[in-house]
Amino acid sequence: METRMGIESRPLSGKEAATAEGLANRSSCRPKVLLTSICRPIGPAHGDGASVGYEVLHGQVTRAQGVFSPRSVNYTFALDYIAANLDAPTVVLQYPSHRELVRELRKGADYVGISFNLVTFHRMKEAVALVRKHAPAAKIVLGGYGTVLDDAELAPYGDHICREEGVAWFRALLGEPPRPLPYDHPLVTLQLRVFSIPMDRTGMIFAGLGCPNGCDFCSTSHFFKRRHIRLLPTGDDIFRVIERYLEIDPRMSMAILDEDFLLAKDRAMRLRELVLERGTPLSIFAFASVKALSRFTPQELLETGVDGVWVGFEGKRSGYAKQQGKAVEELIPELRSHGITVLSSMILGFDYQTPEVVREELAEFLALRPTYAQFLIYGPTPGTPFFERIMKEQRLNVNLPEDAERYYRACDGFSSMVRHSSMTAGEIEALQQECFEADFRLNGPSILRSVEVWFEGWKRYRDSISPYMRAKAARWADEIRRAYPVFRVAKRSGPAPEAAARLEEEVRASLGPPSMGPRLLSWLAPAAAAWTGFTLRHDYFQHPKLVRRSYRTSPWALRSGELGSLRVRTERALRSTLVRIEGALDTASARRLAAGILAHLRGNDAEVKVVVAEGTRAEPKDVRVLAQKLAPLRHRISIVVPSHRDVWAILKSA
Ligand code: B12
Ligand code: SF4
Repeated sequence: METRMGIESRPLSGKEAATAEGLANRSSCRPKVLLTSICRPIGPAHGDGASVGYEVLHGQVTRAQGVFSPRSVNYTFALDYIAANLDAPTVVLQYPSHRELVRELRKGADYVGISFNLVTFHRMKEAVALVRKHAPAAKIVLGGYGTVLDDAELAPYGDHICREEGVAWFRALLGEPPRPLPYDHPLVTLQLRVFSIPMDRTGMIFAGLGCPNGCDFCSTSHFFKRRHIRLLPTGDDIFRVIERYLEIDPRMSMAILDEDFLLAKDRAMRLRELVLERGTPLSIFAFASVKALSRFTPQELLETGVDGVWVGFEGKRSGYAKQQGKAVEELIPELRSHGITVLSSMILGFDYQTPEVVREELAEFLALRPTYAQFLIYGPTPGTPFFERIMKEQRLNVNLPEDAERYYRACDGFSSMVRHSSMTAGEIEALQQECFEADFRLNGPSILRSVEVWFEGWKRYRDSISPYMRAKAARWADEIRRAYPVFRVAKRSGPAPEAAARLEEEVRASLGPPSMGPRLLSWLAPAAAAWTGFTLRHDYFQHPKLVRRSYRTSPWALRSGELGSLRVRTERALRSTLVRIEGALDTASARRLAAGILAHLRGNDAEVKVVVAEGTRAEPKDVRVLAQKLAPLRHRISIVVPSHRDVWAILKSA
């Protein structure tokens, strides 16, 4: 089979090929796979770096914003993504405790895959020790961006190391045939909380890996050798995933994981066509560079569904090619004035920077009022040109390899690891803290900055001639109204109460007073914020519970074989899974087949095509059973019946 993107599966090493062949031959017993993240608890209180945790905003962006920091646990998405695309029965554990991991290991697994980052190298080692002790026969597979380390460093911990796109790689390891792109897309939603109150859910869209821009510090770009892998090759593929999320919740927000999403302009423009055709106003957050953003008008972005972007400000003299296009000083305010929220990141520690230069750049950066601001220290990650340069110039603060583990723990963007000509490590780290604090003090809570930006969008587009933009304005109005409770807390305990009061007044004057729901929440909000502050101070409820998902582990899983006198052959096609049946259907096989198809479709965006071979026999009552069982997901199942439709017409017309 050929993939549309032409991702070839890597030729396996001799040892791996032998294992794969052995497993393929054991057709009756498929290998059991367990995929796990590192174990909880993690965080500074547990010996990790200061920013290390489960959340991108709270850990790395709104970290100085206290109770105003929006909260949302992020997972090791790669695990579910890979699990959804293997044939082998697979269990995924997200943030298990040691005990929970051991319990799962005792159930037996042939392969245990662990995903880790450099900064959680020591956590990977802990998990490996548990696997060796409690499932000694299991082969350990290491994956994730921690595998930028070389074999000499990683070989003691893993039997196999994946340093590429994981689905094709893992399938090859298990001896499973290659799968075409787009792969099945698992539906993964994240819950956002403000003052501990559940707000929107975000559906994650895995659209691509890697980035061709090749910034010298960027781990992902160099990990994939500056190639961009389109996991969702076309705008149509992305749109299909969006529709699946909208089926779950028509108001669902979405985030696209793809490093410079808008660089693939053909894909984005096709997505725009489809979004406009559908007419439902969307709210998508995406990563983008100045270069790519400069090729779209703000309205085009909104019409693609994108109303939030993460774009690098980096440094005034950083000189990265991705900064070509509109001046960032124009771009950020322009986006904001159209209702597009901007998360922007600034880097500290460039060679040209002194404390004065950093403070000047900070002042200019904050004047752009990014909705969210991130400040990271220029850090050399193995595998990047910046790392090579620092090693050549012998400017690393630590002694490799003696201090290797201390160094990995510090690869978090919050530790200064390079000798700088005019700033000490301590100075750079203190400046970083100063930046986060100044951002909050001067620009206020990010959640209110979002309201301010949505309000700009509403004002600009409420009377637009475009029906899509008018619908989008109505969505913004709705979101603004739901944010009324934030004003109350911001006026009481925010860093800029007058600005919060002014914004509330303007909003009320334009959109009217809050309705019953937000008014009630406004009364509760100060107590909810106080509770949030208490949990933060005392580290209560700061760790997620285990999320365990199993894929194809039930005996009902859809697979080729015989169900009584019915022969079933399943085969992955480009868009859907083909299920070909022949022989004779009876009540038992009808139930069993339906259960398999439904299990296959649950929790993802796959489709199934059932092809009933010529001459397949069945009683009307059994076809009816099959039709009834499939009814709930019938819109994702297409059916081809024999040319003499006879009894099978029941299934087709159901
Ligand atoms: C989501 C995310 C997070 C989440 C979840 C982290 C987690 N536990 O996995 C949160 C917000 C918690 C987070 C935190 C941090 N993160 Co982070 N994060 C990301 C991000 C944006 C997306 C990763 C993702 O899910 N992609 C979607 C999936 C489908 O793709 P993928 O992960 O690449 O997986 C594919 C392959 O890599 C491979 N694969 C991955 N894992 C495995 C495992 C196995 C067994 C196999 C076979 C294959 C395989 O197969 C997958 C399918 O092809 C990346 C940047 C990026 N765009 O990739 C940074 C990134 C992974 N994070 C990074 C960093 C530095 C951090 C922090 C240290 C930041 C900080 N200052 O605190 C912390 C560490 C805390 C932690 N818990 O790990 C770095 C890692 C650099 C490195 N070499 O180690 C990255 C690459 C960002 C960057 N450009 O520097 N992060
Ligand atoms: S544009 Fe972003 S993702 Fe791409 S190489 Fe630069 S930092 Fe990495």
